[in-house]
Amino acid sequence: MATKQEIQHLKDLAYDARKKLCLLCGAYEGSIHMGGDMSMMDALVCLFHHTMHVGPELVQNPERDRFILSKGHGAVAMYIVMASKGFFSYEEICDTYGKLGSKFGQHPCKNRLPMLDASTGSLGHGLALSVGMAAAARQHGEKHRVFCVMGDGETCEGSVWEAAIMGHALSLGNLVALVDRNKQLMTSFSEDSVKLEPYADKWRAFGWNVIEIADGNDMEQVVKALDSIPASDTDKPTLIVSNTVKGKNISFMERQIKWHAGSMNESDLEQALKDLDTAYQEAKEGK
Ligand SMILES: Cc1ncc(C[n+]2csc(CCOP(=O)(O)OP(=O)(O)O)c2C)c(N)n1
Repeated sequence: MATKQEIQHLKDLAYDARKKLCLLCGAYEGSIHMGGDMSMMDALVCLFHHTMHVGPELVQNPERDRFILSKGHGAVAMYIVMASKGFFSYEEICDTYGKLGSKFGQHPCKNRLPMLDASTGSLGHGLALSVGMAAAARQHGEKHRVFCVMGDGETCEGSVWEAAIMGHALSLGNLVALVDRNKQLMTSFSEDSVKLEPYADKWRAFGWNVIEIADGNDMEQVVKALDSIPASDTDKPTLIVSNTVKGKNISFMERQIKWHAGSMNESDLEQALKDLDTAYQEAKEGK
């Protein structure tokens, strides 16, 4: 079980990662997928710094966990969290992000960053890749887990449900998928368009062990949920529904369709940094 200090440390890391994301967005000429980066940040921090057996020193170790960011448009959030884990430096990301030939593209590329487990960005493929990796691990008698993070909009893709069927059919208890359920797609709210509810029940019906996080932007809840994932040698894949807010912590981004992706001017950045400080203080004071 995580101690209070460990949870506070994860909160500090999430605050720092959000701040770095805003600074990068403020400096970058193009647009960044801020909404979905902000919503999944707490889960990413918990995965990389608490739950998964990963790290720069383990890249070549076959026993390390595998990670696939299936919602590849959230690459910057992942790069920043990986930098905080020591895979590379934040400055290195900022120097070249999104430029031609950069290791840090707008979507993750395994050819450029060999420590990644997959190149992603075309939505709907990460879970199938994860099923394959988890099945291979089972065949080789390996004990590591395979983690996959998807967007809720992404799960409108039929390929996700084909993979869900196979994850269950192959009894892949070593497979853990987390859906960033921010209830927004690219240009609409999910329940106004494709109606994903009853969301958790759909996964249960597909034979998955489902864990719901009421507030996926509350680190205590995230840690508790991820700590309750069954052992990897069990026989049901796990799906975590993390209910989050798109654009979390930034007043002018939260639940705003136009902030699926965007760029920030100087005054946006100033406001964003103020909002982050306020949210951090409030969380510390338990508000
Ligand atoms: C196959 C495919 N179709 C369309 C897109 C364009 N696209 C990028 S993000 C996005 C919306 C994804 O929504 P969701 O999965 O909920 O992500 P989030 O809201 O968390 O950013 C779309 C349609 C894509 N990347 N891949």
